[in-house]
Amino acid sequence: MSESIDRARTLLSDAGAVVILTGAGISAESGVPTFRGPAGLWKSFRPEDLATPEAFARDPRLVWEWYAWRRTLVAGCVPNAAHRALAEWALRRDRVTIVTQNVDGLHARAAREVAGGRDAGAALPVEVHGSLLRDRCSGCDARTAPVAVDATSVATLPRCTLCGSLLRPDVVWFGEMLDESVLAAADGAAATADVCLVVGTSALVHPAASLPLRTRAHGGMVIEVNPEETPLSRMAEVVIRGGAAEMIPMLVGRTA
Ligand code: BJW
Ligand code: ZN
Repeated sequence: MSESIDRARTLLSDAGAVVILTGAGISAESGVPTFRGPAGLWKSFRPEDLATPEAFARDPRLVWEWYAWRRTLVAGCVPNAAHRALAEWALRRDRVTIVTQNVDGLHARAAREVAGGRDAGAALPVEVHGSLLRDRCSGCDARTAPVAVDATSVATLPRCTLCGSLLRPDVVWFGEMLDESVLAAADGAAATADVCLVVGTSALVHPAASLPLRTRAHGGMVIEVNPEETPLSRMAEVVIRGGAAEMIPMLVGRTA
């Protein structure tokens, strides 16, 4: 293990540009449930009932009830050592882009906490699947700060003040296109990175899971941090089997 960590540290410190792709596993030790695996959300809930535009059209009350529960859950969580170490690293080193599939806002919280009064910009993530902490109008697409949700009935669900349509969480559901400019930012960073550090994703959901392949295609290298094997493991130069909160500070921390 320590050989892999040494090798990964060397690759990361020698790299010009680095892209970091994170998934639900990086927030697991903050108490945010992952999607897949024995304790994942998809063990108790079916994605087609809750995370598709068809599900929202069929039963917006049920979908909002689930997202309101997740907002409350995430509000009670705090960034862990992995979020903080990545934020510190991105702030002290040039050319690091954090791309996250997570909608929990923990990377951004870590960035602001670590930056203190400084500009947190370099550590703010590209959120390819949107954010739980924002609403979007299902009619006119206007984005707004999240409002309190009363999911007792369809009549009590939040509505757009501009056009009256139902608001929805500003996340990307299955079958929906990712925001074009957000995807372009993630793809540009992956295509020009010398190293792609992949943390806590099952690498099953595309196009996010293809980003490390973009780095590889341009001659860059992949480092994976995940306790379990994924489809990326075979193509990674270095695989570190362990939890993010322990491993990430060892890779990018000052004192590792
Ligand atoms: C730890 C740990 C610890 C545990 N430390 N690690 C190409 C091929 C096949 C299909 C497609 C394709 N291109 C597009 C598709 C269709 C689809 C797709 O990918 N389907 C596959 C599942 C088959 N993709 C889409 O629909 C996307 N849209 C799109 O492509 O539009 C164009 C298009 C439309 C129609 C047809 C074709 C093209 C949109 C995808 C949106 C995904 N949305 C969700 C929900 C977001 C909102 C919400 O949160 O509610 O995003 S689904 C869910 O999965 C969420 C996640 O961001 C995403 C990825 O999950 P993630 O982060 O990897 O989590 P897990 O749980 O899977 O894994 C956790 C990992 O952590 C595990 O590996 C653990 O081992 C590890 N771990 N503890 C480190 N302590
Ligand atoms: Zn509207």
